[in-house]
Amino acid sequence: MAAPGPPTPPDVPMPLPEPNPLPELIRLKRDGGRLDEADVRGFVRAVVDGRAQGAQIGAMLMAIRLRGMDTEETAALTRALAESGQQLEWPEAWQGQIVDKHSTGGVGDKVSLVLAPALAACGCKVPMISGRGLGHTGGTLDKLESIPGFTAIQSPEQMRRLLEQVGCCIVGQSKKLVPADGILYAARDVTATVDSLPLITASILSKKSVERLSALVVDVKFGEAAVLPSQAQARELAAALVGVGTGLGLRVAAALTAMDNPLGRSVGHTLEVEEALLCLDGAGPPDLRDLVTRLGGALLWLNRQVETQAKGAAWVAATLDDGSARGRFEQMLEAQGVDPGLARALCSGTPARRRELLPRARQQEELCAPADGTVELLRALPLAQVLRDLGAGRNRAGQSIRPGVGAELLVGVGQRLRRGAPWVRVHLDGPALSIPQRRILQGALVLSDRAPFAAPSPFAELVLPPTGGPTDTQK
Ligand code: IUR
Repeated sequence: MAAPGPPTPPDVPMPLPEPNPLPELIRLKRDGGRLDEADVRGFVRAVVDGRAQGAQIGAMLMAIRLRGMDTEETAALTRALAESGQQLEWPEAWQGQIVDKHSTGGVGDKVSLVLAPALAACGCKVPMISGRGLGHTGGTLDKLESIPGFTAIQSPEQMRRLLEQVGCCIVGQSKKLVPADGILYAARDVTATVDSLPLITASILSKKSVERLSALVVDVKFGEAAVLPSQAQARELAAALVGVGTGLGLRVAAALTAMDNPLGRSVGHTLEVEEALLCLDGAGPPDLRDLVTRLGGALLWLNRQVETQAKGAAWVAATLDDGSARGRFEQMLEAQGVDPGLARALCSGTPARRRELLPRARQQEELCAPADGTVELLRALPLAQVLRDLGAGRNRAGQSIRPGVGAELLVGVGQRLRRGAPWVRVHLDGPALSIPQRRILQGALVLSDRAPFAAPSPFAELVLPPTGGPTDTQK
């Protein structure tokens, strides 16, 4: 006789599939309504578990871009993104040491490559979750991945080991780490919704809240080549980052920095790695060193490790000059998959040797000044747009990039230039520059009759939490 089966349930109707709440939620935001915590969580859950179609994600992003979000909605979105993956856990003993900086993205911005190891050399732990290129700006991870062997995807356990051994790591978001941000970040890039203050705020702060930091500085860029061109908009974003971040229990400040000219003299992945190494040698372009030391100084001060920002900046500068930051960078490369011999050769080699070790573009072309003049501006935006089309950036998500493609600026802002003198060297893989590309590039060089001048620092102002930071008077 067959064994008796489970008792037959009384006549209970089959549970209905969970209704898709997305059209309702999209309509609510489209019409200017507020999403509550449950709405936001419902949206993010649908994004992560695949129930949300691409069109729905795009529609919600556009509704948020057009209607905005208040502080509470932005905080709810930040929490929901952060909780879409694993939280990082650190030993008790590290309390007060875990810091990070993040940037909204700029042309030639290689600050993270230098600052993460410099902060590690100052005794901090830096679990940096960074991004890939968005729009025309290059991503920190893409730059590091131009070094053969470098592995950006690291599990939370591997990150902990990296912090124990080296003091810093630079990793990407992944299926385990803030997966929802990864999906939304890629969707924003192709739906013209990158420049939304609540979406930027939640994207950045979600990654940083997972890191369980004791202090964070966000570099908010403004200018022609920044996600937000006007300083007023950048200030609004800075206020949102500081306000929402403080509400979530993060000690966060935002630096407003100019992004009209590229940062440093090199744009493009391997060229930027080479320039970061120069900065780690204690040399390199002054604007890059200035920004690295000032952001680092602000962070060490915010984290109460020094009494003033100037002392913090001097400490960071000392780690560049004594080679200790470069030593940490070498250790980080090795611990993240780069062959130890290559990591050593890159960090101790001459600039010429470094160039031999990294992927290079096939040819170089120089452009010359069309007239005598003083360099007023080297416009980062047209330069980055041409380089992206030459393969140094992406026109769509997931596209591969050519690491050696880029440009070296042969002059600096404020310098005098003679007609016919070369001002930029373009590194390219494909055919020679076309006439339109040459015309666009020549439009990046803005000359005047002014006397030569010292280039101003890109660092404009620091937006602090409402309580003002460690001590209001000692900035
Ligand atoms: N960096 C991020 O992590 N998210 C963003 O939205 C931007 C920069 I813009």
